[in-house]
Amino acid sequence: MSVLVIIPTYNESGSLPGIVQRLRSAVPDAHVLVADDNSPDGTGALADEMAAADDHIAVLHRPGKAGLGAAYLAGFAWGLSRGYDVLVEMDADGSHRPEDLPRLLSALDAGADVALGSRWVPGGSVVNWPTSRKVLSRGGSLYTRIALGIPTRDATGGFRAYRADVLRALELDTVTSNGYCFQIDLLWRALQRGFTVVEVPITFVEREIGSSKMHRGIVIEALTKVGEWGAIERTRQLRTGGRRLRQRWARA
Ligand SMILES: Nc1nc2c(ncn2[C@@H]2O[C@H](COP(=O)(O)OP(=O)(O)O)[C@@H](O)[C@H]2O)c(=O)[nH]1
Ligand SMILES: [Mg+2]
Repeated sequence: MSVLVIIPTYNESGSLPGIVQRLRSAVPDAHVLVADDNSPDGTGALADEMAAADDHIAVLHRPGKAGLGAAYLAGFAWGLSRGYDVLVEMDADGSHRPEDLPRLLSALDAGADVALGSRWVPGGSVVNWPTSRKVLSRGGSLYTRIALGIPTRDATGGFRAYRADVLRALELDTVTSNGYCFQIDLLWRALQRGFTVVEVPITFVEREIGSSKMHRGIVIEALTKVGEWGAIERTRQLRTGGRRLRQRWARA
């Protein structure tokens, strides 16, 4: 199983070297792609230095800050065109522990199509988050579960492993969501297509270096789009339910 770990970066020069080093020792066979949006702090040049010293590391330079989703889509295209079997999403800021990655990969080995690092299943946890962020994350996942009618506890988590075939089936060229919504979007697409999504407990550690790129627009994007997808899904269910009822009446 060839594995590519995609790490999107925007101003992560303080965190990137350490996290990549940990990743390289936790899963030595995995290849790493840093997808940098021309970070003003020089993360891209730093990643180039790391790539020059290690043939398992590559860098995708993008022209400017275009959001997490866009960086992942470019990273997926890069990895799929090179034939990797598994593509992994992982943050650069240390929140996702590389030491948890072997358990995500084991879940794929055991038959999952998507392994979701989950903070909100038994065994999962968050370290150093204020109550406000915990409430936002849990609330966002609860809202998503109810709106879409899905069982997933952590719909917005960004530490994930996808089988390449799954990504090929998700019609990624039609994905426009960008922040947390990007994570929900891919999960929802995978579930709708009948793929097996397994939640693997992880410990999420809030960053100690650099700053979060989360902002209110990201939350609003997620609330709006998930609400729309939920409405479409309910309408579809009502339509097929109605059709079934009519068929039953016609037979009776
Ligand atoms: N390439 C790229 N990476 C981004 C962008 N926004 C966030 N990231 C990266 O995505 C990861 C998660 O972002 P972060 O700000 O830590 O979000 P938080 O954990 O929700 O607070 C980090 O590795 C960021 O550097 C972006 O616009 N472009
Ligand atoms: Mg973070």
